Amino acid sequence: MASRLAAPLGGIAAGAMTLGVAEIGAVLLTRTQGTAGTPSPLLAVGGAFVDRTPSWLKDFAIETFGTNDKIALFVGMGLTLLVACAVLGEIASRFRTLGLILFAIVGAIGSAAVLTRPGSVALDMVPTIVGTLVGLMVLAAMGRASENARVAAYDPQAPSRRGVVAAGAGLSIVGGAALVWGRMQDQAQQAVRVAREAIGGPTAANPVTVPADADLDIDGLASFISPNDNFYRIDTALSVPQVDPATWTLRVHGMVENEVEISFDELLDQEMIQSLTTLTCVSNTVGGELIGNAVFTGWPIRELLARAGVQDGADMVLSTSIDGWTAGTPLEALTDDRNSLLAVWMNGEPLPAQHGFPVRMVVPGLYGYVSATKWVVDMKVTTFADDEGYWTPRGWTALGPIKTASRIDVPRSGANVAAGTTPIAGVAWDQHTGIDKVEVKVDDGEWQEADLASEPSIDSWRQWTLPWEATSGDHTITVRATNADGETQTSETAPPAPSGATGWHSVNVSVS
Ligand SMILES: Nc1nc2c(c(=O)[nH]1)N[C@H]1C(S)=C(S)[C@@H](COP(=O)(O)O)O[C@H]1N2
Ligand SMILES: [Mo]
Repeated sequence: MASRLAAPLGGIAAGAMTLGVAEIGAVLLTRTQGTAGTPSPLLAVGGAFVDRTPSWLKDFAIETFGTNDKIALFVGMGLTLLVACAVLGEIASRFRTLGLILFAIVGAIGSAAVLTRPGSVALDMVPTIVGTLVGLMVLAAMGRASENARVAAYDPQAPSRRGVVAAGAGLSIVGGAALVWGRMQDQAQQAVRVAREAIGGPTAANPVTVPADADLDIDGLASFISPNDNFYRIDTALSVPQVDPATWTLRVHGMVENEVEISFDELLDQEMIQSLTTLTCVSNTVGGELIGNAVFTGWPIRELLARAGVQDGADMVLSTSIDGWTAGTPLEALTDDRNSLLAVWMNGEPLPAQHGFPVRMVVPGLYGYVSATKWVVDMKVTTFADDEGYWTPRGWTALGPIKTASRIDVPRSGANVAAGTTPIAGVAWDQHTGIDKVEVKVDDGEWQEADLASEPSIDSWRQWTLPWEATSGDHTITVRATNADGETQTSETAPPAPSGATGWHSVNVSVS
């Protein structure tokens, strides 16, 4: 009995491991890359099949299974796969190479199906390819083991038949469990996708419109508004939390008169406002790109805190995200007149999952690590003496005001520039203070004042440009900004840790 089971079970184990590995890979890929494609081979083959179903079969399926037609499809696919894998296992036990080749072909068909799905790119095939390689290894190993088991009667070192069957069953179960886990994760992603679409666009009491003259529209210069899909992303989450707004709540407790807990629907019932805010990461190096500008829409945090009633003596709010990450924000920044938000929308659409859907904090003027909690679910009103945020015991300062900074985007460092008039351009920022002056120096020349684009909000960065008469040779261009308080950014260089990098950004270019 065991000997007859071993071969088909080897094929089933190989198939289960292939799909299990592929589904886990697909979840990781979707969460880290946010791809639009369908990296799951099961979904891709199912989708490709549905797209090619002749109408008579479609009609038959709907007549017979009604709204369960999708379940019927997956059950049908499951049974087909089970039989196909068992047959491949049988073939592999007799003709090893042929079995492996056929298995690889099935894997290749799965990969091809992935590639043909809408929005898919080559990278989406990786989980299926890796899964197929794992499956081939399992198939080969199971084949070898059952072959060895045949001589077990004469060789005490060889595995027993029962052992081989147990290994096959074990691998099938592990692969199957991984497959189910992956599908469940995908359901969570799907729920978030549907919920995001249902929310629709924002309405705000003070709609922010970005004036055209805020964006100089120079080739190579960062656009004034950073599009959501290439907005920098920094967090400690290995996989992006998928938070269903239907179950989301935010609790305010600690040094408050009355604890408050609000649901997502209650949050949406509040009067929303908009803020044009540039988020910056403390880890941004001089000239770096861990910075992005967006119009956020949400409810002012000061109103939520007023509802709870903050007790005397509190000076910090410790916010916690659904995955346990924390930020310690000075109470002042959340209660003064700046627009610190519980943001729901980013650039007119619900927050992307990786930027904190359904709700995140956005606080103008502070680095993200002390303020910009994504997937926020809890706020504890407390003191800096009693509590600390995630990064503070890890060597970063408890307070994280953003430092005045400026960056040259055009020309790029190392660029070859044609001699003649050419723009130097970039961005400068000092959130919640504003930028009043940007100066540029070529080599050891005089500081020249750049032209500033308009500044629709002191909470956002500001673009600048300077026409340059480029002469042939190698040149170094340096920039420095002065904020609205008249303070010029320091030339002293400091690394990001513990409180943010300083120093003037310069680029080297050659002109010919
Ligand atoms: N839940 C959670 N929120 C977080 C973080 C995190 O690790 N986890 N990182 C913070 C840091 S360090 C920064 S710079 C900003 C970045 O926000 P973004 O990824 O939307 O650009 O998010 C902040 N919010
Ligand atoms: Mo950050």
